[in-house]
Amino acid sequence: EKESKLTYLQRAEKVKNVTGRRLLELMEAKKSNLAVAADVTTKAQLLELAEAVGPEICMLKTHADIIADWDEGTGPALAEIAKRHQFLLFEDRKFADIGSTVHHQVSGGLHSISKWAHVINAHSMPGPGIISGLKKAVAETDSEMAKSLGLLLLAEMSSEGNLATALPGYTQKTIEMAEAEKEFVFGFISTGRVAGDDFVYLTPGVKKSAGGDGLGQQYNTPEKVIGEKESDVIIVGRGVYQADNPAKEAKAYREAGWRAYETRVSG
Ligand code: BMP
Repeated sequence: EKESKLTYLQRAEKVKNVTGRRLLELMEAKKSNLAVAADVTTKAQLLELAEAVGPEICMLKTHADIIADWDEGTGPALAEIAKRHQFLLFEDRKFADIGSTVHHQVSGGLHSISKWAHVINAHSMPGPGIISGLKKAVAETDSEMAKSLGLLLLAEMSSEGNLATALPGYTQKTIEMAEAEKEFVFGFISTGRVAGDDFVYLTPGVKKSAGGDGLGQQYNTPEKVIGEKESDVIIVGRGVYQADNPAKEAKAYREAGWRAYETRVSG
């Protein structure tokens, strides 16, 4: 793929999934390509963080299953904050099972993900049936919100030794699965741009300075991820929520990410 000079708005026209288009449009409107990974462990911390970083982000990435006191009200409370500050909710559940099982996992259980999330993701490991299972859940819902759910596939991971990156053909096969389902799949979790301008690329493992966490995570800077690797969205967790002032730190990451994007599209 040749270097991408298209703006997020120009890219929005190419994306078939309505939530993918909305993401690119609100990124341009808020001048933010920052997603914060809200890996806190209580409902109160989660809502407080969402409120604090809300003005700076295009997306809040959640792990609902690490919230000790998650209850029926948590999803709707997050959705209210997301609507007010104009960002999307991405539940990073990483579905990885057969179609029939993920069909229940996305809509049922304690977390009822499809009732409040705008974006979900899945491993390509089980094959295309995983997309069919998630699509079936969306088709059966009577919630307007769930009908517009967007799916991301994990084309690569940030962690050292991950097999998506190590196995020849894994990323390419994942892209082929996405190409076949463009109404639903609008992008990838990847270390950078791995396919065309009609997908959105979101990259975790981002910090002010490169390095690791001692548990396999590998960090790159916003400049490298957006500028050199041509990803679209930086996902920052500990870099933001462990800071003394998460709101201020989110602003700094937003500005760094946006500068790297502007340099890329103008250069
Ligand atoms: P941190 O910035 O604190 O390292 O957090 C990274 C976040 O991104 C975590 O929520 C993790 O689950 C997620 N993530 C990742 O780090 N690498 C991947 O390849 C895929 C992920 O979803």
